[in-house]
Order: sequence, then structure tokens, then C-alpha cells
Amino acid sequence: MEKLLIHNIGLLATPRGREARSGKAQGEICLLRGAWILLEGDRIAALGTGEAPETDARRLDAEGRLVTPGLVDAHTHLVFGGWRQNELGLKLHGAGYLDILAAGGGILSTVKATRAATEDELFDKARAALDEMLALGVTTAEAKSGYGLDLETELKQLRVTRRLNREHPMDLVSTFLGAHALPPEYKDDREGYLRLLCDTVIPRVAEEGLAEYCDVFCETGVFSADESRRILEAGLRHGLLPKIHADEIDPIGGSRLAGELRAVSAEHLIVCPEEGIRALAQGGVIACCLPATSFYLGSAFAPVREMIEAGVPVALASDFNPGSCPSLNLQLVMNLACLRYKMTPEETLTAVTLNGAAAIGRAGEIGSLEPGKLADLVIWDSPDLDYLCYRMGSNLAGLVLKKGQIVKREK
Ligand code: IZC
Ligand code: ZN
Repeated sequence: MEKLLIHNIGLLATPRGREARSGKAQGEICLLRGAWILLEGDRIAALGTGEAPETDARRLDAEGRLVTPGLVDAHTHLVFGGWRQNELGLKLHGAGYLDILAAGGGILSTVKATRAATEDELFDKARAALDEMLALGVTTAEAKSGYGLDLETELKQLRVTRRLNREHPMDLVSTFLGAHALPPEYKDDREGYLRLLCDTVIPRVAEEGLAEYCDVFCETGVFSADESRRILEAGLRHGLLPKIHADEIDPIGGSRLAGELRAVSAEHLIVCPEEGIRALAQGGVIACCLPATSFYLGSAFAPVREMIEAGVPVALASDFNPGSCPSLNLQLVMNLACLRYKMTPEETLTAVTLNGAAAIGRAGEIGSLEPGKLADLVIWDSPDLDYLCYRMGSNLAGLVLKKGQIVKREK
């Protein structure tokens, strides 16, 4: 088995464990100065401080830099046709996200472009995004469907994700989001679309093993809390675990529903009320917060300090999508989380590694640097964690390793 010893690590920073960390524990990470880490094949074999062990492994000098686990982006809308730069002008003239959607644009214009694209076109476009993500230090990502809104195109999107997962070094976790908007052909028949999702599309997606999670956009003018419950319960009957876009623009009960269903995660939570935070804590739900979206929408920022105080584990993700967050830069997300959520760099690191991994069911395999876990890690052009969270807008990823293999070399 191939062995690699990374030595002369200035600071090795990692959360520890195999499940999400909450409350005070979210900020209690392991910080090792003057460290080394030994990789065997695709796994971490050992790590420590001081003199590196005698070994026949190939050696890699980290030159005194920071090493962390590979970042985990637990919320992306990765596979889509077209872009929506035309909405920038509309936004500047005062149109809101839901106004654009109600006028048939927004998600629905991406649906049009995604339906028109071939599987290969979608593949090539998403592959380019994954290359960019890897270069930014992200080694695992979630990918949602939801730009098909019909059986054929939802399956097309999900198959693209499956193929990318097989052919690209990035590991992908797939989420079915058929309940992302009401498709135009069902605009006068909500019940018909709910039936299509629950009786046809969800069973088919599950049968083909194309997704692990089922998600719903629970929002004013999109899907109500009752409709969301119906869809997520249908998903559960077919083995798809629930996630929910909740309280992004209006608090219509999404966080409460997440708590009741014991959803794996609730996402956005920009306007999450106090009772919603309590429901998340009681239901053991991970809050997946998306500060780049708040920044891009010019909206409020989720009440993350209150969530941490209430014992809700917080993950951070990009929300990469062509409408409300055209960025996939998780380093920028870390910076925004510190500045706008007032998260500490330590809490932030846990949020983009172990808690992100837990939000997609992978905390046993990735999300921390510990013997037995996969060797996904980043050597940053940074001496410490503060610097990584502070150098807003730069890409500080030096060397990126995925399953023990170098997937991004030094600049
Ligand atoms: O395409 O606008 N919020 N879904 C819910 C999105 C943003 C993605 C989009
Ligand atoms: Zn989203």
C-alpha cells in the first residue's frame, strides 16, 4: 500500500468524532502544533506531534503551514443548465427573489435551460464546477436535483450526479429536490404535481438508487409546510431521508416541521424564529446555514449564535446555484460566517468539515483528521486558522489531497 508522511505541519486543526458537534463542543477542536500525519492508501494511519516516525513512506514537507480536513459542502444545486446573470439587473432595480420566480423567471428559467440541455452538456458544466471546488479545498459535496420538475429531467440530473461521482475525484452525495417549484405545466394543478412526486417520481428515484435524501423548498408561493410534510413523508416511505429548505425568506413553519420529522438537516434558516430553533434542538436537526446566499440576496443573516447556544449543531455550505448564490467558494463562506454570524474560526472549521459531513451522513468517514478516516485534507497557504478565515476572497488552498491522492498541486 502506498504510504505518505506529511511532516513539518505548522498547525494541524481538526474537529474530532464521528457525529455532529453542537453547543460549546462545536468550537472545541484539536490544534496540534509541529505535527505530522501518515497516510496509508486512501486512509489516515496515524498523526502526532514532534519527531515524525521512522517509516519507508514517501515524505511531503508541509513547510510549516496549516493542515485541515478537506472541506465538505453540504448544500449545492450543482447540476443545472444556463446561468441567470440577467437577474442581476432586475435585482438592482428592486425585484426580489420571489418576485422574479412568480413572474416565471428564477428557478423556472433554470428549469427551461436544464430541460433543454443534454446529459453530456450538464455533465461537462458541473464537472468544471467540481474542478473549481476541489481547487478551493472542497473534497466532498452534496448535489440537489430540482431543475427538471418532471420525471425525465429529474432522472437526467440525478444520473449526471451519479456519473460525476464515479468519474470525478470529488465525492458527491445526492439529494432529490423535485419539490423545488411548481412546474409551469402544473400551475393550475398543485395536487397533480404533488401526486406525481409522491406516487411516481420519488418511488422511481429510490428504486434506481439515485438519491439518499429528499428535500423540499418550503416557502411562500412555493410549497407550504403541509405540502412539504406530505412530500418528505413520501420520501421516508421510500428510504429517502428528509432535508428541508426552511425559513429562507418567510418563516412558514419549515423549521418546526424539520424538528417534528427529525430531519437530517434544515437549510437556510435566515428568518428562523425562536420556536423553530427549539424544534431543531429537540429533533436533533443540523442547521445548514448559507451566509453567501444572505450576502447575495442582501437579506438578513441566520441567527447562528442563538442556534449554537440552544445546542443545535451548525454546518455551513455554499448553496451554489445560478440564482441566489452563484459562488461555490467555501472559503468565502467561512469568512462571512465569522464576520456576519459571529462564529469563531474554530466553530467555523467544524461547520465546514465534521458538521457538514454529518449533514450528508458521512461523519463516520470524513470531516476530521483521525486514524481510520479517509485521507481527505488540505495544506493551506496559511500559518493558522485565523488567517484562513480572514483573507477574504483569496484562494489559500495550496495542496489538496483526496483519498490520499494529490488532486490540486501548488500554484
Ligand atoms: O435556483 O434559485 N433558493 N432554491 C431555493 C434556490 C434558491 C435555487 C435557485
Ligand atoms: Zn438551496
